[in-house]
Amino acid sequence: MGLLDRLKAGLKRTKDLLFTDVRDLFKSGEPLTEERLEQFFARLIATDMGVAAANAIREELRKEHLGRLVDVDAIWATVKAQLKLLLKGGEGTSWNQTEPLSALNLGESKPAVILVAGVNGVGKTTSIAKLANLLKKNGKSVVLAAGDTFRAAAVEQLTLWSKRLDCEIVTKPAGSDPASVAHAGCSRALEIGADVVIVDTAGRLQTQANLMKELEKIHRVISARVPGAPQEVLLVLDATTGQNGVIQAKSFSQAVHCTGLVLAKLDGTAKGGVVVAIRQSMNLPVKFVGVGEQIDDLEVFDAEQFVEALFA
Ligand SMILES: Nc1nc2c(ncn2[C@@H]2O[C@H](COP(=O)(O)OP(=O)(O)O)[C@@H](O)[C@H]2O)c(=O)[nH]1
Ligand SMILES: [Mg+2]
Repeated sequence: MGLLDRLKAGLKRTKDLLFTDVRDLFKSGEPLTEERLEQFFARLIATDMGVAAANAIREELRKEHLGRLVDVDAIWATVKAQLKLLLKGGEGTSWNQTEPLSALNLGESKPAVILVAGVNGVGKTTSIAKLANLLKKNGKSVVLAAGDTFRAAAVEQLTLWSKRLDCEIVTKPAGSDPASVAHAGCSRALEIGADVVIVDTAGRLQTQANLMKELEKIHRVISARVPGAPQEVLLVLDATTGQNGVIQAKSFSQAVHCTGLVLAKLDGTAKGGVVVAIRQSMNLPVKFVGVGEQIDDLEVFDAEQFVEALFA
């Protein structure tokens, strides 16, 4: 499957929500009524894009199409243009799709360190495996640091991925200080001249002050070991939680400086509009989206392509 096809497949549930019986909603040959606009607005809201964004789209539809005979293509053109507008703006929102690594800041000197954080179960470890795969495919050597020392199973999970990906992993027994694992991962990368270290962490709620402190400590230890690192602090959000992700993103950003988001499980939800909500409410770019459980199911996020896939 090509890039657009995978994204299209991943967005299936969001597409279903938006477009089911849409012919009945926007009947050609009839004038577009306020009632129909209201119904479409409700669908936009259901994708979790947020009231402000849904409002902006409805306003534009009102301005251009209300009372006129329905021209479905023209209506979609309006929605698409608005969505693209809503998704753009802010820095670093458009990457070169043919160079997926352009979405990552890998710094000037080796190794670059990517710290990955997020709530429990959102898809951190899986996203790390996908990222490592992407890096390897683009010629970068990777060391994984199994910083989720909270559960033995978490270390096993990452170890399994490291074997499949044939990349180095640094682990410590369950219960070890995650900062020391991050430290060891950086040391190993320096020793063997690896390009990138990806540090996994245990899940934590933004309300767990002690765990947020722990994350700060991991960050600090990495900086001390590798000057300028971590170059990326990626916060993983679970798209199925919709707007809740926005709250998580805001709280995490207060504890550690996040550089970007990975929105996992986009394939499992009709709440794909959350991408818009995130763009609207904070200046933190969505860098990657997860569209499945397999190693290749990670896409560099691109606003233009996202909207095209939604309507394709
Ligand atoms: N459908 C789907 N499932 C995903 C995706 N990313 C992760 N998962 C699944 O979500 C579950 C939790 O993932 P995991 O990486 O262990 O989460 P963590 O606790 O944050 O490390 C696993 O069953 C993954 O296979 C995705 O993009 N799509
Ligand atoms: Mg994990």
